[in-house]
Amino acid sequence: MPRTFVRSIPVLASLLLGSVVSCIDASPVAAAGSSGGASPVIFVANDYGFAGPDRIPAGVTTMQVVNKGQDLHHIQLLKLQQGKTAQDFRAAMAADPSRMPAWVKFVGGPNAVIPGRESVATMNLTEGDYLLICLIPNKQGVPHLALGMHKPLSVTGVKATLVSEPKAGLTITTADFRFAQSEPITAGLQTIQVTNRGSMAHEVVVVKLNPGASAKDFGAAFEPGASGPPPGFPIGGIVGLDSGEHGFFTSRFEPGNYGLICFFPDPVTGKPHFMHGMTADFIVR
Ligand SMILES: [Cu+2]
Repeated sequence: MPRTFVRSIPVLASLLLGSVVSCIDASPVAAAGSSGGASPVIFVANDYGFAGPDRIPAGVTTMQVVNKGQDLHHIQLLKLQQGKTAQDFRAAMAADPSRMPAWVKFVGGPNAVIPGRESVATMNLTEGDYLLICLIPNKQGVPHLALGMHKPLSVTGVKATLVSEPKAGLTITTADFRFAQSEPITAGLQTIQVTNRGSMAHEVVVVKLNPGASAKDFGAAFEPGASGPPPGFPIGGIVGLDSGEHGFFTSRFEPGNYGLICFFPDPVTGKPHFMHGMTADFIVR
């Protein structure tokens, strides 16, 4: 069953940039590798492509995206099923760019960060063929994927040292269409498990909000006809996980107010999930 996938949100990036770059702390999550000492697999994102390894061993994998572009970027990791290849994926997207083929599985990946920053997520990857893609749209609303931002990744063999899943301090559960948090997020570097109990793919975008702003305000800045910059900026999270999947992300939290947002589109209405109420607010003390 093909899934509607129009991510028609007017331009996360162009609205955000400029207003926020100056107010960021300088505490990278970089080598924070969240999974018991294993060093992260690093991919560099630029406008518009990924650089990094073509092949990695299977198992629990911490993936880091370093944004060296001028735009926002993330890594949506897709597993290609039924023996399909990157070429099949390109052909399917050329035939219908608004639908993800039914044979791709959303298996997470580090979510959006502004230029100069990095974002970290940890997933248990089984052997197979994968694709890294960026679904964030440019100023014209074209997803970076369509601008060439896709890279095949082959997952084969096993790691020399077995790595176990990270011990997460807390869990965020996603559902249609809400977030539930097992306990409050405290200041510092945190590794958080995300489990999708919804019927469709969901993502977690973590947003550092301006004082007094809510996640809903942030989402409203991306609704059609909205004007003005959104009241905050993304600091990572995990990109789409299919129903029943789980993964982890690691972010550094300073005291302040934050939001969780899902920009994935509803298969029926095509509207992003935040327009169906998929936002949450929390305060880090
Ligand atoms: Cu969602």
